[in-house]
Amino acid sequence: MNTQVGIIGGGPSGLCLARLLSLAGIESVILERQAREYVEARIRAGILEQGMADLMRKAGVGARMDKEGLLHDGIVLTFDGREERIDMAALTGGKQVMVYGQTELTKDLYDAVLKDENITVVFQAGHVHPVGFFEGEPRLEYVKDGKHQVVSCDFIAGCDGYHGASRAAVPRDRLVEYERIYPFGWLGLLSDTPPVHEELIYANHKRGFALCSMRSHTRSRYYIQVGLDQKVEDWSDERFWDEIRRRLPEHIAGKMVTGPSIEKSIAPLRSFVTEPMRFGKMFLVGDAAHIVPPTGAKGLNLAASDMYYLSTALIAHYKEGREDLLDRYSETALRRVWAAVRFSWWFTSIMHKFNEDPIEHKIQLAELDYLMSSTAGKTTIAENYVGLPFDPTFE
Ligand code: RFL
Ligand code: PHB
Repeated sequence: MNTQVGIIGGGPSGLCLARLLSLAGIESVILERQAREYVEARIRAGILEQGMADLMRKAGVGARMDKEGLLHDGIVLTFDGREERIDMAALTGGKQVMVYGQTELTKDLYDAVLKDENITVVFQAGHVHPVGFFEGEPRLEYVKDGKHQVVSCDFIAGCDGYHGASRAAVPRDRLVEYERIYPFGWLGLLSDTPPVHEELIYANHKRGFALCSMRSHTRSRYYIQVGLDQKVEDWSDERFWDEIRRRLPEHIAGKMVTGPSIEKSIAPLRSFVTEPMRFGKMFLVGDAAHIVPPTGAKGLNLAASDMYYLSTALIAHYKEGREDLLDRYSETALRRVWAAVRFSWWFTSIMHKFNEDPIEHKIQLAELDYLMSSTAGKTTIAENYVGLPFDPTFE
């Protein structure tokens, strides 16, 4: 098989990139390790910045998102028995975020991609291996139904997440990896119960962090910080509900509607960046190149700027014969990546319990008290939460 852009991974990054390219007449082949149903069922992101929502619209898949997504103007922080709202829209000149689950977004993307004549998707592609990208002859080797296959292409986009094959195929001496693993994880629970509040609540508590999020007016997503030794089986629904209520101010906990879980899982927290994000004719996009702890809701939103920059650069290459944007991809993408890595790390560090030392909690409370007393303090949270802009010179 021959194509213009060979894409490894049919998650949100690979699918949205393929659509953006297709609308400019560029063909691609997506190799996805799993079946469609598996990819669509993964419960992950819930919050889209305006940049990601705009990209979905640009990719021609924004209609259901605009109909069913919930626009939020603010978030609530609770700490020390206090409840403080950050009016993000007022502090950022009207910017909002959209509540729309990654499961729904992925369904919308697959509906469009599978009808798109410029895009071929191979599901259950095994042993995917990118080769020849440093030598100017990029190819994707893989196994399908027991048969060895090859896709020859002009470029490879590695959109295959943290555990993917693209980054793994780069010799260790050609990249640098920066990593921090946090000493806790998030236990998440999804339930068909109305959210406890109309906006998200991020709670700092001496028992540990908690987050009240949602997918719709009737479906809630809650998280609590748990130790790395914890197992999902140790957490009955009842134990989860008891624990999250203890971490919230009483008047909020008292309103919480509980019910059976639809899904429960534990995610570890990690900050991770690969430099560079280009290796000859192969480009890394999204989680394949970087991971942030979910506290700032930034993971998918960072993939969005990568997709935007890479699609813009590839379109300039095919339409105008330009190489300059491809040459600037890695540096430009990484600048926004590091900004989000910094915010996610910082927001994680002021909201979570890191150890039993009481001075740590007191210092967090002093920092939160200061931030809430200062317009500059609230604005720094608001600006980062709604998302830093894409580089306007990248065109
Ligand atoms: P994905 O979603 O991991 O997709 C990669 C795809 O590649 C496939 N694949 C392979 N295919 C072929 N060959 C191989 N060798 C392959 N290896 C892997 C996989 O099957 C998969 O289909 O990466 P992508 O597309 O870059 O998307 C990134 C996002 O999924 C991720 O950043 C977000 O989910 C992170 N995230 C959040 N991001 C936000 O912007 N806002 C949020 O509110 C938010 N909340 C979250 C999150 C992530 C979480 N977890 C579980 C990590 C909440 C949680 C709990
Ligand atoms: C979610 O709804 O899954 C979610 C929301 C906000 C975050 C992380 C996850 O910061």
